[in-house]
Amino acid sequence: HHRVAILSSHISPVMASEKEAALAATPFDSPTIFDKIISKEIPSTVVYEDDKVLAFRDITPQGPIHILLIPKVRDGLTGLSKAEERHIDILGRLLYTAKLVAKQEGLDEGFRIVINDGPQGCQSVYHIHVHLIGGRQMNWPPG
Ligand code: TR5
Repeated sequence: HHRVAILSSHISPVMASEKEAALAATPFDSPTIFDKIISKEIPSTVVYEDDKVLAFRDITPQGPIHILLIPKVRDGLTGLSKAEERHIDILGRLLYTAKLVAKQEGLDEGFRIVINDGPQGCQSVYHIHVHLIGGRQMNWPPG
């Protein structure tokens, strides 16, 4: 924000808001590793796929079962905090698919769904993803 304030003093209000938008969009609305997983450029263990959603095993599993569910098209949805009304369908689809995959993985005793958001939420990949974790007893509160 500090940089924006300095730049704003040298450019028109219209340019200032464009600059703010550009700064706000970087680096978090840039391609991520998940784009290469979607394109199959980088291999992953896919457990479910349709035209909108891809689900694959997390490379650093936090339980016997740890699957990530992502939208194939990010459409600005870098994280849940960036959700707009146009994302309601895909958000519902991600959760519903998580339920289908939980069933497919035999998680009949329960499971944990997590969406990390932002620095305090420990988000590391800025392409929204639902964690499906199971196969062991979960604890509460989470770390
Ligand atoms: O920390 P957040 O919530 O953003 O979750 C990102 C998740 O992506 C972590 O659980 C990572 O272990 C997972 N991850 C990161 C990479 C990766 C992956 N899962 C599968 N395959 C992956 N590849 C090939 N590369 C990664 N950098």
